[in-house]
Amino acid sequence: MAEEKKGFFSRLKAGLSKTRDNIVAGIDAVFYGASEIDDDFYEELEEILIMGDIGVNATNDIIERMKEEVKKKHLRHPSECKELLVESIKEQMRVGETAYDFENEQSIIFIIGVNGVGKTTSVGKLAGILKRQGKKVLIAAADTFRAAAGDQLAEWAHRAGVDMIGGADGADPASVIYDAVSAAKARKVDVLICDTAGRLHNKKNLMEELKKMNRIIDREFPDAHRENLIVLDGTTGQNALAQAKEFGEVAELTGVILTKMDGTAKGGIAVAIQSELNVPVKYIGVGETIEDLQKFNADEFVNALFDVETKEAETNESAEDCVLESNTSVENKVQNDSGVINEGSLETEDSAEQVLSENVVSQEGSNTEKSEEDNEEKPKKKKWFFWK
Ligand SMILES: Nc1nc2c(ncn2[C@@H]2O[C@H](COP(=O)(O)OP(=O)(O)O)[C@@H](O)[C@H]2O)c(=O)[nH]1
Ligand SMILES: [Mg+2]
Repeated sequence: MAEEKKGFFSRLKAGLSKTRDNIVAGIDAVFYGASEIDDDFYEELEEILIMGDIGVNATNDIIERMKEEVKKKHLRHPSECKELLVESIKEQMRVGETAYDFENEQSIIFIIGVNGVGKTTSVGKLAGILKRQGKKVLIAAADTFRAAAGDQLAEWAHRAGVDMIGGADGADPASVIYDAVSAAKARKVDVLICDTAGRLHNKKNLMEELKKMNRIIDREFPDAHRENLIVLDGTTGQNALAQAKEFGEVAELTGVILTKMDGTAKGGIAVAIQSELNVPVKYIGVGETIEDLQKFNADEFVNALFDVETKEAETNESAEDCVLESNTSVENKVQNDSGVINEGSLETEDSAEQVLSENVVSQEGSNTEKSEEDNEEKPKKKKWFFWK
């Protein structure tokens, strides 16, 4: 167990190493280089945070809070402020208790965002995570706009060992959603994840398309728990924030998947998003393979970002969810589970149905292994969903 946790934490650190260097190198110089807590100190700190993509507004908030705390606690030396900073960012970034409720309800997850940010990849990774939890997962290829988008998703369906409903290139995405929702209901699927097109250059169309899909779900499956996760590429900095704002005008965002955090992303963007939009970062992508999606853990993320040592014992339990036993076990799963690719037509659904019922045995098997936490009676919270 300790090994697994250690593995997870080192992975996160390794994934964030480039990111971390972008903030931490400069910030330690401010905390340990300055001799007094004065205007110069605050100015340097401000500059570093803004350069680290935390953004002007979030940085101002952070500095204001820090000034108050410094006064209250009568701090004298800049080095004493690092812990203040780390703690205040952690507090701000903590994901609410209900953030992952969709895992325990019948849910429909929309994955939205502009082209190239990692939507399709994230659908595949998320399907993999949920499948490994023993859930019955279906994915919908509602990006019919980009040629071969369906093939790309089909490949992910195969890797994750889940079924997919798709449509021909150029088909009406709403019809794919209709087919997918009907199949999800008929097959008692736990989670339906919908990949969508990322055309932001035609905002009106995109808005209409998303609204239409929403109407279909409202009509066909009103009881489903709804999630709208926006995928943002962490390496695009403040652009990511602008995209989230734009999509936020179209849809009620319930969370962020921040991708490419293994690259040159400045992790501060996660702080900026949370602070400015009040939308929690729920997952981070740290690579291109199926295991490279992790639940966002504020404490670990901020520790990794500022290179704060974490005692292994303190690592959050939720982190375990995302740790694979080993790479081999995933490969085995992929080989054993035949991900049947459906073209959205009724004839092919039957064969998928068969494969699904064959899968039931193994899925029930893994259900019994669910943690005690899952068995605990949790008050069900209905998340009301509004599409603007
Ligand atoms: N390094 C890295 N690459 C990623 C990550 N997520 C996605 N990608 C890559 O980003 C590219 C675009 O991803 P895709 O899922 O097709 O984006 P979409 O257009 O939004 O569906 C692909 O080459 C992915 O492999 C990540 O977390 N880290
Ligand atoms: Mg895509």
